[in-house]
Amino acid sequence: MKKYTEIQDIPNIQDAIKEAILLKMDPFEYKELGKNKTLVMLFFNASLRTRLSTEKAAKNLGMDVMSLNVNEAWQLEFDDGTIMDANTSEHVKEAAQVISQYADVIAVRAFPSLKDKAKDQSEYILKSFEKYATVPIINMESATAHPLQALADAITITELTEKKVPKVVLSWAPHPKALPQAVANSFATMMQEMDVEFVITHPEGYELDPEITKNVPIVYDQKEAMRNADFVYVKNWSNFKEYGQVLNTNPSWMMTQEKLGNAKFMHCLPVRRNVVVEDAVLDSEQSVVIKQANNRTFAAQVVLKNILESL
Ligand code: SN0
Repeated sequence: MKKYTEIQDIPNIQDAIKEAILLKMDPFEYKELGKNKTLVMLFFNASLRTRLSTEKAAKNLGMDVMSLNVNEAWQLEFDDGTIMDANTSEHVKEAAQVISQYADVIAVRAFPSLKDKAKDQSEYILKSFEKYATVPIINMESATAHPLQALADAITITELTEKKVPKVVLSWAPHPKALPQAVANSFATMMQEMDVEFVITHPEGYELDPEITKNVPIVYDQKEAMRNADFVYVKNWSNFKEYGQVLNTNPSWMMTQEKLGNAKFMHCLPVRRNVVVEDAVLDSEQSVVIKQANNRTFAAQVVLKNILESL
């Protein structure tokens, strides 16, 4: 693999899932592979799981890791030909090339503004690093995608399913803040690559990008959508059409024990208790959120392993 900025970079998802499950059984098997190789992780936004699990994955492979909270560095310019006489001190052209002198792989987290749709959809931050860096790039959640999370979720479903073709539901939930569509986008993309029956439920008007959801059935009645579900992935996203707006905070969309039935509850975390999901669900055996978080390490590790093997 030459990069991992989108799910489509994985040549064979089933093979990647199998490989991740093997890595989980023997995490230090490839301890020599990353020797004298450095991962630089760049954070434009907050992180808990992504930062620690990606660092752990790199260290399991014997890599060195350096992290930079970019907001504590020079403010970067991304536009071409700008007269830089205002707030930006350094152009991404230099920054990405400079970081490439210290790194064998660069991982980037850059959330969307949720204000300028065209700019967010252009993925200009991630794409600038792809363009100007001279080493492979990993997406640690960009404006429109979170492919490491989706891979961890695919591993989790594969490990836990008791059926050959489980029913998986992506259910929107209310949230006080405007959140990105990234996690939902990547989960929806991944489920279309898996042998699952996949349904999306959300309030009318909360459609994700139709280029991502394609022919996935959208059922506006949450209860109806969740009938006989094996896995229910709950996630808020802000409105895609009325871009970045919070148009619905209806608490009836919160996931409850009663609605969940016998399904397993999934969420990428962090999660707002008793807004997105009630305590009873998160504290029950049906919640697999900690298993998902554990699988973040092996998702990152399989990606790093395949990138290291291509260097
Ligand atoms: C991010 C999101 O994309 O939804 C990261 C998820 C991995 N989530 C948040 O920003 C939650 C913030 C909050 O205050 O609840």
